[in-house]
Amino acid sequence: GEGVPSAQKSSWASFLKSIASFSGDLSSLTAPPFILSPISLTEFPAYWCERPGLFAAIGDAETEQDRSIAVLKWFISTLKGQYTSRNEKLGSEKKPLNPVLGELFYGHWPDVDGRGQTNLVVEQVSHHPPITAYYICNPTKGLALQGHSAQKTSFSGGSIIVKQIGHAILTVELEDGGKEEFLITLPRLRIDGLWYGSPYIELTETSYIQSSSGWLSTIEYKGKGYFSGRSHSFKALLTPPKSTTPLKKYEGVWHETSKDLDTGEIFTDVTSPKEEVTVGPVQDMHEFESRKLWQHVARGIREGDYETASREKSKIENEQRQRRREEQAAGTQWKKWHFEHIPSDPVYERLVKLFNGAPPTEDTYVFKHNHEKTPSVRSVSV
Ligand code: 0T9
Repeated sequence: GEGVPSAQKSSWASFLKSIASFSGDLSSLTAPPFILSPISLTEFPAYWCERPGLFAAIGDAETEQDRSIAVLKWFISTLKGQYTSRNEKLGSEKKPLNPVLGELFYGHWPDVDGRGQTNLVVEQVSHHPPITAYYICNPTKGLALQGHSAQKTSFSGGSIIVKQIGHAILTVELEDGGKEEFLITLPRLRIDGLWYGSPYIELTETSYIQSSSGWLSTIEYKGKGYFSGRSHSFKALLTPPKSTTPLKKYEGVWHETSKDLDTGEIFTDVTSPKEEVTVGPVQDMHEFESRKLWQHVARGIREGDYETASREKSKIENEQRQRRREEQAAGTQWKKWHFEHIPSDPVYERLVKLFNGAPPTEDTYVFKHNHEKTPSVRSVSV
């Protein structure tokens, strides 16, 4: 990382103090300019599909075992994008723009070599606390990933600890008309390097991928000084239905390569370039689409014109406050465009039991299967 610019040393120090004495929603804290990212959290679900070929390959696998391996391979291969790409693109982990309620992000990855087109719909379904819902599908391969993402943060030993809230369900349509479902739980994060102003993420503890077929992947994350002594290390065990003996073991670093421990064969390799999501031109976007909504703030941040950035940000925040006031006065409520909130996810409940996971139930946001853009009526009577 590049560290703290000397003019921002004291504001970084007071920002760190406020993080340390604070727990809850970090997104609302004001941070010094050098650490601001011009990208909103609504763009992050795109990380799930930046290797669309590996996603599509799940649909081509022919057995329950092979599908579970394909899902694990795809999942591990998304981690580099999810957790290190800001360091590569922006110099360090940065504070993303805090999405507004109803913010949208649409994109796709084109069909190449018959892998099918992959589509992405993202909506910010809560502002306080921030919750992002997403739906990613590849209809050609019969694949759909539905999930939501929120965070609980705390401060410990100089690092930010992020517990991810939410889960994702991957549904695979099978040739016989049936379907297989995968519950994907999310790892914990530790944000290190704060003192030096060059934050980076390390993954910790364990996450799971439970298939409705019974196959379970258990992925254990370690940083420097563990299995391989390297940062971003993981070990994954794939266990057959009703068994406790793993059939496959993989180990490596999720930002480069990993191996099948029994055969020595390469399992994942993310050293080749990824494919960024394709997004339409900003001038054609609805006012709630992320890149249009934040365009002036983002330009300010990119060009180092922080006065413009903060003025434009205040404008957006004031508009939001005004909207909420008007809704309250009119007795209406913001209507989610693409998702419906349900208090417990039946698929989660069924799958989490298979590995005695916790909690026993979680809420979810169900995609309404309305890909059409340009939402019009936004508030409804309650
Ligand atoms: C889901 C991902 C998530 C979102 C981000 C913690 C974090 C917000 C949530 C978990 C994605 O699938 C994966 C990657 C990065 C996560 C972000 C990293 C981060 O720092 C922010 C938090 C809210 C901050 O901005 C903390 C303050 C900042 C100064 C540290 C860089």
